[in-house]
Amino acid sequence: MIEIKKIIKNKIFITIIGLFFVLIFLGLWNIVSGGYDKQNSIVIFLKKIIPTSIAKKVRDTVFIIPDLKEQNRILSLQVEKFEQGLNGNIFNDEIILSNKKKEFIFKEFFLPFPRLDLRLGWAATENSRRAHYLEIIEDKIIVISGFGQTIYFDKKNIFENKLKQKKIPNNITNILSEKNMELIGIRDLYFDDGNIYISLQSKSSKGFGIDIYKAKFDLKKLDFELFFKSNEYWDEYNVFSGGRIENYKDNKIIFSIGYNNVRGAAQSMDSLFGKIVSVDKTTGEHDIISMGHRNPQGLHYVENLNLIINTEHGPKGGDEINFNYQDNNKIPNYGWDIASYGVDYPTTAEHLKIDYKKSHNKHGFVEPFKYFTPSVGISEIIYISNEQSLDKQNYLYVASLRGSSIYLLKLKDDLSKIIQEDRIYFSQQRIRDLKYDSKNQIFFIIFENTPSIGILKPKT
Ligand SMILES: [Ca+2]
Repeated sequence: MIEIKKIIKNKIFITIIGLFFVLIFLGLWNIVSGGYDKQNSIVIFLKKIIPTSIAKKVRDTVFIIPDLKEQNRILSLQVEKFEQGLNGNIFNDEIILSNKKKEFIFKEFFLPFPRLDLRLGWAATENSRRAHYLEIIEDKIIVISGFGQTIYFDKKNIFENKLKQKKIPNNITNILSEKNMELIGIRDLYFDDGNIYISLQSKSSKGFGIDIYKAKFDLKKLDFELFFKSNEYWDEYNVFSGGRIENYKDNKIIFSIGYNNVRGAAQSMDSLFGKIVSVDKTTGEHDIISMGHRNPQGLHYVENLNLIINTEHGPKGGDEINFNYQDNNKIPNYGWDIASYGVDYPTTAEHLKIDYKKSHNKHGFVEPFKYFTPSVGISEIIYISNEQSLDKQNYLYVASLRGSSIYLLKLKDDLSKIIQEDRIYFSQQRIRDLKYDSKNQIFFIIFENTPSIGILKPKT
């Protein structure tokens, strides 16, 4: 009897150990392949205890077959994308559910641009030209690649199986060579009053800079010329440039500029770094609207409320959504680089760790409306009022890179707080850009891993 009990006990023990290993193994594959949900707390825990070098080694040995299959899947998709040229073929068509079981029609079409490759690492300047942006202009959609190529298609083609993209020639390469500048990347595309605006990050003998160029909207050719020069430079490539352009009141647009890794700049009124500025569309003159921003890559203006909403990437944690009601003439300060709900992570050996103040209020800064820890890699944001939404509620749609998701934040009627948080998760995707076509109640999305154009339509 004792013997049998012992055997059973052993069997249970072995099964538990076995299960444990399978779990670790599966978790490990998800981690080493990079295909894990970066917001999942178990995965985050496993990732913390497994060093990156070991994860890579395991990927290249134990998981060589699954890894080759994954690489193969990515390559096949790249070949398919390449062969279809400018067709903009559909390759995904399904109904997807949010975490709260809200239904969405979802389609994905090829975008004929290079994919962002995370395996190149964050310091890779190649990836800086792989962020692409789109804009809705009446019955057309226009897209600009990180290299500055421009294409368009008819909006109605999203109901077909191909977008039929067409090239629009432009003079971006000429401008750069004339001015002896190297293109680092495009940071936004915006249409207003017959004109196309782009924010362009470049490198010249003075260093790295970001400026706005403007062209008369013409499908035959876009002739860009310098519209707004920030006239400030930084020494080394980094990913903190900001660069969003949005509509504003009084014949002006607004433009977000990142702190560009220049310590103290966001808190100085002598610098445009870490600011949101307004720029007059006729004169090009600018005013600082708000300060203390880190890397604002999402910007939205709600006209009837005179409200500017911006998102910004935090350090490690502390991605923010900020509200600016502009009810007085003060320049609100959002706290960077003094206050943040994220923590500093040293980027170089000489980098001394900074302790950020958590509370914004206590130090005279505006608290974020909402912050995300761990970071979701927050990108574009869109406010949908109760007059526009199907269920007559107010929403913020928030796109994310790292989080592979669009977050749906349902707001109280007076927008004072979030009453429900929901999430649409797109596995293995990074969302760079998001636009809303209020006429058709459709979101246009730029995913950067293929890359592709996504169409998302709420069903209820
Ligand atoms: Ca802040």
